[in-house]
Amino acid sequence: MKLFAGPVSPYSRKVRIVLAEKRIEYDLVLDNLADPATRVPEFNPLGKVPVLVLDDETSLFDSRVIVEYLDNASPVKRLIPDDTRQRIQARRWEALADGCTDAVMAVVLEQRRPVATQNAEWISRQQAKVDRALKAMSEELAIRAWCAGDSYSLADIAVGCALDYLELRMPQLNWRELYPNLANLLNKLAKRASFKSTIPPKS
Ligand code: GSF
Repeated sequence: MKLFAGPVSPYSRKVRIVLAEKRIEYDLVLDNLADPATRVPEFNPLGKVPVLVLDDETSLFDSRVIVEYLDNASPVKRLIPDDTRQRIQARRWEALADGCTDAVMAVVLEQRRPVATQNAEWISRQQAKVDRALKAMSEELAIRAWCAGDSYSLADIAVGCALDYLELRMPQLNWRELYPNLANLLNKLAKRASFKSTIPPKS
């Protein structure tokens, strides 16, 4: 199978970490969506990465669908709990983390427009989502070791990808001081081979 991914894409990284944790072999295609030669729209009509293309050419998107497919594809290291209640809890964490990333991305894209055309109200609405998401993640993690239940799961992977992306794009935010429990979690995650092998290039 082939994974079309973006080098800095946090959603692609989430999928790559799941692939690494589950020791699933795949071909990585780092795609530049701005290049007219991109093949992504052939496999995802939305023209977004990540896209997983299976050996029979079936394509799967978005990242949440892909991680569910992968977790079921191999019994090695289950990352999404079987129990419905725990599964919903883990997926809620994922939605919160991905949603935080969506808002960071919206701010960054808006700030790349010429200053005169930027919408300050839109930026502050998106920034408020980021701030609230961080607060919620910190409160819900509290003093526990892992986000969902008492073991490492997709919830931690999603939160780790969101925090690393936040650090890359909003280095001015002092979230580590405000939320030391999230900082401890990220420090712990950063030691895992799956996180180390997928560190985004600084760009
Ligand atoms: C988000 C994918 C996405 O926005 C998911 O897979 O979880 N909810 C989706 N991908 C971005 C790349 S990124 O991670 O920065 C993307 O492909 N953007 C191109 C576009 O045209 O929106």
